[in-house]
Amino acid sequence: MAALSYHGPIILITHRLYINNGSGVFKDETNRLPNVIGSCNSISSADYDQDGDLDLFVAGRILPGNYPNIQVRSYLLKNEGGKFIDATESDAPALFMPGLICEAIFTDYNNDNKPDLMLVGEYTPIIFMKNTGGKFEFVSKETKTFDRSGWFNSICPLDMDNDGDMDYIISNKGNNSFIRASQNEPVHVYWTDIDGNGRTDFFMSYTKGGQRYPLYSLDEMAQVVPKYMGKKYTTYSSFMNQTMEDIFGDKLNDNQMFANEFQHLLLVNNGGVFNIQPLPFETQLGPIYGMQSLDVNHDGYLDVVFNGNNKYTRDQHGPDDALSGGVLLNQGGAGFKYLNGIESGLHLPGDGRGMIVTQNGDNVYVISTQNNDFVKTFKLKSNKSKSIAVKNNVIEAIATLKNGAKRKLVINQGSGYMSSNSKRVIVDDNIKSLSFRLLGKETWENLDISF
Ligand SMILES: [Ca+2]
Ligand SMILES: [Ca+2]
Ligand SMILES: [Ca+2]
Ligand SMILES: [Ca+2]
Repeated sequence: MAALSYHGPIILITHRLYINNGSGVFKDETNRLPNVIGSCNSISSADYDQDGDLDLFVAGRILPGNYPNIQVRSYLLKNEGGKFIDATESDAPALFMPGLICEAIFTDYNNDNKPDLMLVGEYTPIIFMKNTGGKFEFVSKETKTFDRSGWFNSICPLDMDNDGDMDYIISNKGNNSFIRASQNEPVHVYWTDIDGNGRTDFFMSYTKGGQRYPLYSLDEMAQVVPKYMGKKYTTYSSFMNQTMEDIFGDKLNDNQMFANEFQHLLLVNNGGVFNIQPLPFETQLGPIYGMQSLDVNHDGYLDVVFNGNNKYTRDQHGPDDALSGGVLLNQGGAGFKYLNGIESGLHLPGDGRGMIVTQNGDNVYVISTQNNDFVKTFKLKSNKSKSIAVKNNVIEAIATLKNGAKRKLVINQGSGYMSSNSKRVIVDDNIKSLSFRLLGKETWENLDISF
């Protein structure tokens, strides 16, 4: 799947499908897929056309060797009797090349029992695609999530206020680095072949006083396009205070994107329209990647465990490594309080990436991967939770709490930053019963929980 720095032959980034024969043996059945080519972070499944089988969405991340060119294919793959066909152009034309997507999930944000799609990425708004009965319609303006464009990494779906609709946390770059962005002073990225040598050149700018200035020094830019910059700027003082327009004229106008929001965000669902709030200030000290929901203190509200940091920034900009993982403690459905890695025990000072929550016997574990470092496993100190395996054909779940509130649950179908929980729900004694909806069925099945 992932091949972010890949420059080789296309056959090696062609997707494959392996079918499990039920005893843990896999068979290559790629012939069930159309030609799906690309470097991807995220694949998720749902029965979007409601014909009783699971379909797929494959989100395109980058065009290898051509960052940040957005000519990157994403694929909506419709299951037709066990064979997948490329239904992107017919059912979701807006998702043919939706941008540099870091995570995409199927999620029913408007509670009409039809799975919608939600996408986040680099220099993209928070994209909601409403399922209108087997077709997808771009509705980010209606959901009020269109005007924030970030370097978004991942989505954590959770019903944080126990009102039966899904809310979301979106992780981002954070607000503690050399590069800053806001609504008034966005960061831009550009790509074009300035010097006509057949290779994509890319540039970035920041905004100050309404003007765009290059983010990189003359030396750095002269390395990318030596002839162009060398002819135009023979001294450092001639480069001083030059705007992007001074340097490039209109050469970069066609291929550009912007980011105006680097904060991690909470999206509270109000009938399919979102109220957007930043996460607490301390969480904005670095980028966040892996996130999972779990009621760590058993107060009947879902909390969030997460990791983050990125040491692989440009030397001149310094590493983004001020976060040490931690917990977002739900304040009775009204927001979150940050417990850092030391306070919470979930201490992850490295470069956190994937994260899952799982269970073994009576214990709940959080497992975090780290870039170029060990996988870390943490045990939840209390053993008041138990996890319930759900059947493969369960597609939606609602928990009824002892106080009568109804919480919508995530039945995992590919959510998580480059990682995925197994198909289980973790419950504790705040929960009285669970209702499940099965693939191809309109009705719900109930399951009482006993402790
Ligand atoms: Ca289907
Ligand atoms: Ca829906
Ligand atoms: Ca909710
Ligand atoms: Ca809690």
